Amino acid sequence: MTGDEEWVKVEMEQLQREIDESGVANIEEFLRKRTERWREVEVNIAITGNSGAGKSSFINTIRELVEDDEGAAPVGVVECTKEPTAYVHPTNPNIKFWDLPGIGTPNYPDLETYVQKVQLETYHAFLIFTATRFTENDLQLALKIRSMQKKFLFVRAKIDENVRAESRKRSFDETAMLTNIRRDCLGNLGDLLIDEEDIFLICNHEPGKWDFVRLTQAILDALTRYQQESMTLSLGKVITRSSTDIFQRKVRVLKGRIWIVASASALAALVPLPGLSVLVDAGLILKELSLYRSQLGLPEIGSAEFARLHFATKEKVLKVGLTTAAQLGGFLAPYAAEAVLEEVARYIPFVGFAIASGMSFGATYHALSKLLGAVEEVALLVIKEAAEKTVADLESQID
Ligand SMILES: Nc1nc2c(ncn2[C@@H]2O[C@H](COP(=O)(O)OP(=O)(O)O)[C@@H](O)[C@H]2O)c(=O)[nH]1
Ligand SMILES: [Mg+2]
Repeated sequence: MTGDEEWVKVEMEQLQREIDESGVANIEEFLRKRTERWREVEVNIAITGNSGAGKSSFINTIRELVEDDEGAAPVGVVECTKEPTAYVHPTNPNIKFWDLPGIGTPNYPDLETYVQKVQLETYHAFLIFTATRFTENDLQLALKIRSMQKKFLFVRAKIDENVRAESRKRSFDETAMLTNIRRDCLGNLGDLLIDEEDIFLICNHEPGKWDFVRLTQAILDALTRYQQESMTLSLGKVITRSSTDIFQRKVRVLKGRIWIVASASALAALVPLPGLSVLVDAGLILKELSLYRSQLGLPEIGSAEFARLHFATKEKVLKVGLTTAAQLGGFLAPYAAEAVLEEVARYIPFVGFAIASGMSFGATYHALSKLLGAVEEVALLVIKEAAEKTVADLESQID
């Protein structure tokens, strides 16, 4: 079994318990809640380190906010006395990035005071920032965090400045330079036995370059399954487009929801789709489809970005832009119940025979799988086009 399949099993067992305990009447409510759970789980990421290291900038970039957006962290501000400050995610208030004071600042002179005042157990992952080398304080903090079985990540921002400065040299070798900086950063961390891989060299202004994506992945991997789901779906367009891995993580999370939405649809008050004999909850499917489009970064129909797409891509975006039950009926028209029976059979033991073998479970399952596949394909095309356009723009600037 793959990790994803195992997870479906865990979730289905949960569902089964729910069915046993509260009867079928409450299942629909349970499933609907489950599809919204990613918005409800709490994620607290701690960001600590000295003033000027790039913490506030990171907190903005990961949330895809720029400095003058509402809710952005003030950048370039030296705070002498400060308390932990939460910056909430613009699309999910339960995801919080905490700007923590650095150890060695007046209110937090040493680790002991720090641990007393900052409730370390509140946080799910720790990012320790430095502008130069990591210090003895950073090491002590990391050891403390490790003893709590939590994940810490060392981050060195402003790597673009080093690259720019060094690239003037005739002997410039970026890989060698990055390796040197990694080693140099390790400075006092010798006792910690950490890998060079645990140090992330980033530029807050270019999330597509250096270790920014790898850092995002490491943060996701430090979280629990539900938190990962939540955080993955909260990542914005820029970060999603800069990494096929992040894109695929989104697809995986969306795929993992299909059986839940299909079960909810099968239990809902059903109306036949125009021109079809299957009963599905069209509203629920269309809502999920809209989530696919926004998550995978399809431009809104009619937006400036949409207008710039190639004609053929536009057509494809329009094709997955269904908004009415009638359009959904058209999309599902070739649906053959027998064809998906085998695919949905594995859900029968958990969801129950009546639900999973019903036409609406199969039809919804089929519709969502098809729609997600179609949106994924178009989204990749849109990303490719955007990348080509950037290259073309750069070339025309050089000419
Ligand atoms: N070139 C470059 N400048 C950065 C980067 N990160 C932050 N800065 C700049 O460094 C200064 C301090 O950044 P800030 O985010 O306020 O650091 P903080 O004090 O740790 O919150 C600001 O002028 C930022 O614009 C980066 O990755 N590259
Ligand atoms: Mg700051």
